[in-house]
Amino acid sequence: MENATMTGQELFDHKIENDLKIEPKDWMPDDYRKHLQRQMSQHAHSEIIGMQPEGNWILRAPSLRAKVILLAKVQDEAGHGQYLYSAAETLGKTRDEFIEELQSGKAKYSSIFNYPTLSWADMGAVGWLVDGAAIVNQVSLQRTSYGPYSRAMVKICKEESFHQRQGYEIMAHMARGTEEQKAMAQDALNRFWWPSIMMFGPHDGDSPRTGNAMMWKIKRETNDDLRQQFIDKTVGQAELIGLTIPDPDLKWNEERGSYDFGEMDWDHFWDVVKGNGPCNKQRIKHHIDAHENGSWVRKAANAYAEKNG
Ligand code: BYC
Repeated sequence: MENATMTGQELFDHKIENDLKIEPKDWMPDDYRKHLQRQMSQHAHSEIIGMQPEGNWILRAPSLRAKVILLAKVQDEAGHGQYLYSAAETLGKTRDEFIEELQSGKAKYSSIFNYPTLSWADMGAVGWLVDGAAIVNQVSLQRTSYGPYSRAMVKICKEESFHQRQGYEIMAHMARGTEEQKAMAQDALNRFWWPSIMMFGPHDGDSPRTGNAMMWKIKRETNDDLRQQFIDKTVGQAELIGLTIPDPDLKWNEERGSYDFGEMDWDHFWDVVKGNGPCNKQRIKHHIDAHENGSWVRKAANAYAEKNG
């Protein structure tokens, strides 16, 4: 039971233990605040940088219908970035500080957005696999202990399920098209499969942040548990449209009631996370250029706000 004599730490512990949300004005340990500032801002950066590989195909979408849907999806990602930056700002750091950390390379963003999108089928693979992986992670984060983060996740998940279906529809369509179209869909799956399952982060034993994140109920499930859920969900979807997941070790394990799967290339993963993936430099340069080109908009908006209170 909460009572007026509790210290900030006691009240915080009580809330965590009883699955009550921590809100911006509540006392919280410094490390909890810093952990959330890092994770939430990196999550926001991922949404914004994630617009680039898909934005690359808006002008080349194969039909008006496909274009309108892709445009709406990319706009949604911008909205997700906005909710997440706003939610992260409630922890006492400004959006300008977060952006500076992204552009200077101090803050990370999801490894998955450092791969090029080479064909229209990649729009299918990104929606199906990348948004599919993001949903598994974000459904779990709906129960995170920080109120503004949890509420942002509820809204984001609603839109994310449309994104996943948009991607799967493209893949299904291409997989039942000509031989050449089916080969493009398979090629996109081959290139995006391993990076998608690495989105969940390192194995639990190699994940330095998981201990505190689970203790504070920031994360509700571990990297490996979420990765397994995603794989179990996705294998049947690939089979249904006649595509093959590029993992010779993928096999149903009756005893575990889950799929066994092959090992990921962690040296490659860390190389990408450290900034040496195929598109890291291009992604950050594009962000800096767009930010600079938009500076007049921010100036005008600030001047307007100052003048009109
Ligand atoms: N990429 O101890 P760990 C989307 C870093 S976008 C890069 O496991 P943690 C979408 C990690 O940050 C959705 N870095 O850390 C948008 C840490 O380094 P720092 C993106 C990674 O935080 C457009 C270090 O490795 N979703 O939906 O417990 C189009 C050790 O890792 C990655 C989120 O951001 C990675 N994959 O777990 C389509 C979800 N993995 O920070 C779709 C929110 C690990 O100590 N974030 N690292 O320097 C999370 O759930 C967690 O932060 C992670 C990592 C699972 C990503």
